[in-house]
Amino acid sequence: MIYKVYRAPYHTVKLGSLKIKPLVPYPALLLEDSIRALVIADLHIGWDIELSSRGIHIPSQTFRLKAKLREIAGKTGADTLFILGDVKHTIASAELSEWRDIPDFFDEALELFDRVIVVPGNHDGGLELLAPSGVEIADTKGILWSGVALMHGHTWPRLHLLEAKVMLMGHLHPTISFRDPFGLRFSKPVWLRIPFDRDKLIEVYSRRLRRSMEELTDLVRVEKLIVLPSFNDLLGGQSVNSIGGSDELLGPIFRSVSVVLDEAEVYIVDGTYIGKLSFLRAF
Ligand SMILES: [Mn+2]
Repeated sequence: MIYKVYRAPYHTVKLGSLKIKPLVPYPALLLEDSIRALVIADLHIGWDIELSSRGIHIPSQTFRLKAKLREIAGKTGADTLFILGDVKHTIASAELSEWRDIPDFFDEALELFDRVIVVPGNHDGGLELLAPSGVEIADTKGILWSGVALMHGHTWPRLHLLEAKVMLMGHLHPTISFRDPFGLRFSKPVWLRIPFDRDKLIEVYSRRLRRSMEELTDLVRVEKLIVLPSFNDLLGGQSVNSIGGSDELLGPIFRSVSVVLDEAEVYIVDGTYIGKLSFLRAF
C-alpha cells in the first residue's frame, strides 16, 4: 500500500481573507490577516515542580518554552500572541517557582509581541497575580477574533462564539499512541480537526439556555473544531486513538458528543497527515 503524505499548506483553513495555518513543525498556529496572530495552548509552567515533589528532578523548562516562542516569533513576524489557557500548572494556587517562571515567560512574550492575550484555562486560577500588567486576560468562556472562536475548552463557550465557523481549543493535549508487534509503545502529540455535529450542539444549547431550537439554528454557524497540541512537549496528554468514544475525552464539547470524533483528521506536529481517527483506532 502506498501512503500519501500531505504537508502544509494542505491543512491551511481559509475563512474569507483569514488564513488559519498550523506552523509546521511547531505546536503553534498562525492566524494570518491584516494582523498576524500566533496561537499556542497548554504551557503548564510549573509542571517540573510537581515532578520534583515526586522525587524526579529536572531543571526548569521555562527557558525552552521561551526559546521556542522566540524562534517562532522571529519566523512569522506575528504581532499578537494568544495563549489558549493553562499557562500555569498548579490549579488553585501558585508554587514558589511559578512566581519566578511565569512572569519571566510573560516578560519574554511582551518583548516579542505587541499584544499578549490569555484565554484562561482550568489551571489558571490566580494567574492575574502572576501576569505583568501588559498581559491581557480575556473571558474564560472564550473570545471571538477575526471570525474565529478562541477558548481553552474546559467550559462551554459563550453562545456568540458559535457564530464563528472555526473554533480553536487546547485542554486535551491530544496524542496518538501505537504499540508495535514487539510491544513497544510510542506516543506523539497531534493536531485534531473535527467536524461539529451542529444539530447536537444546537440541542445542547437549547437545553442549557432554555432557548428554542429555531432561534439557535439561525445563530450557530460553527463547522470545525481545531484542537491544538500542547506547546510544552514534555507533557503527557490524552491518547485519542485508544478511547471508546468522544465522551471519554476532556471538556463539555467532547463529553456531550457535540463533535463527530470518527471524522477527526489527525496531523502529527511535524505536518504529516496520518488519517481519520476512525481508521487510527483500529491500531
Ligand atoms: Mn492543559
